[in-house]
Amino acid sequence: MRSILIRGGMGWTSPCPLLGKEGVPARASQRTGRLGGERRRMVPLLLLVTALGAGRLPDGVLLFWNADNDDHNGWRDNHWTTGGSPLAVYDAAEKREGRAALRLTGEPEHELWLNNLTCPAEVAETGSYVLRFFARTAGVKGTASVKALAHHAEGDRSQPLGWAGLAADRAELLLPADSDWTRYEVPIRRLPGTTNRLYLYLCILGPGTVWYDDVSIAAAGVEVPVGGFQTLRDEDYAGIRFDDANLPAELLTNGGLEENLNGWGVQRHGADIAWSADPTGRSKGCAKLTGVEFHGAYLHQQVPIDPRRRYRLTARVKADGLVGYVFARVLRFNQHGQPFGWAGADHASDLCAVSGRTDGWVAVRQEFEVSPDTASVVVFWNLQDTIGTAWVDDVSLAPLALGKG
Ligand SMILES: [Ca+2]
Ligand SMILES: [Ca+2]
Repeated sequence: MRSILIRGGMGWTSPCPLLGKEGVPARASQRTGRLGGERRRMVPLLLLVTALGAGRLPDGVLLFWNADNDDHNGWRDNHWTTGGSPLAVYDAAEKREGRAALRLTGEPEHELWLNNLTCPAEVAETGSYVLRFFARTAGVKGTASVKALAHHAEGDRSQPLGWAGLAADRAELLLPADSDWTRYEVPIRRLPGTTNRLYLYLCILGPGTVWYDDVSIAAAGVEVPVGGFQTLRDEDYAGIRFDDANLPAELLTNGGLEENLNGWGVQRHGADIAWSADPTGRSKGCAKLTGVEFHGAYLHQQVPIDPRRRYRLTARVKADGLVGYVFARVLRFNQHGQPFGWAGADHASDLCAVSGRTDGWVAVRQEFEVSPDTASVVVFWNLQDTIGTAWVDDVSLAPLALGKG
């Protein structure tokens, strides 16, 4: 189990050269650490992140959180600015649906809550909405409750207006002290005037334990399937389509780096990337990345993809005593050309990483998948806050047959 904070929707915990000056390289040793300091400057970018999993939310669902242990959820606990509370965790053993539930463990005279800080429900003042969630409680001596804070947002500003009226027009929906998993379906009866945003608070005050799962806000009359998602149709996917019978073996241009850096973009932020003759004579050329502390260099190429498939990224890498490591990342872009998060297994998603010194070229390989709304990806080779020299060659991005992997 991990702290919510680490997994708390931070799709952007690393510098992205396409996103401008936010990209202060994080030290390699910090990459898996808690969030803090300069990383918090990434937070506005999180507003771009949407929680599309392997499915499609029904129209009219304004907020859905499966409380599974994945990225891009946008929720924070009330200690997030100082690293997150260890008492707010994903619990894979006790859950109502999916991979996990949120577990909050209360302490005497302390309030612990989670809210959807970077994924508010965008509502209309005159609309009718229903709050749904599953909850289980055990030994609650104080108060386990759910509240919804109304905001008026305009431009960059968001002003709290007060608590929305939930069932029986109360500001707070109280949960029993001990209960098995229960589905709550609560009309949001009253929104303060000019409300256009709702933030939910999943709370515990005092000793006890509460689990939450499958939390949603939807327009009245819209059913939310358990697990949140409907089966995807082909038209729900962005991007292009490949035919299994005629799959391209390679999506990248000049992945072998035989023709200088043609086809590749280069960004040098204090570190260096240049085309180089292959130091082993195995092929004609490759990319040479020379890193220094606190700086980065990025070799990148963007390609349209078919998001229904898995992809295999491969390369050859040679490293000359790297302090830190060279690795690839895959940044997803939507159909509007906006970046919205890294592809991969976790929030950092360093692919094909190589550290230290290699004995000549080593082959690296990793598979990944993307969300359905991904129209294109940028493959980055990164050397950031790393000292030493790395060579990269034979970079390949190949789509896999549907259903493979
Ligand atoms: Ca769940
Ligand atoms: Ca080559």
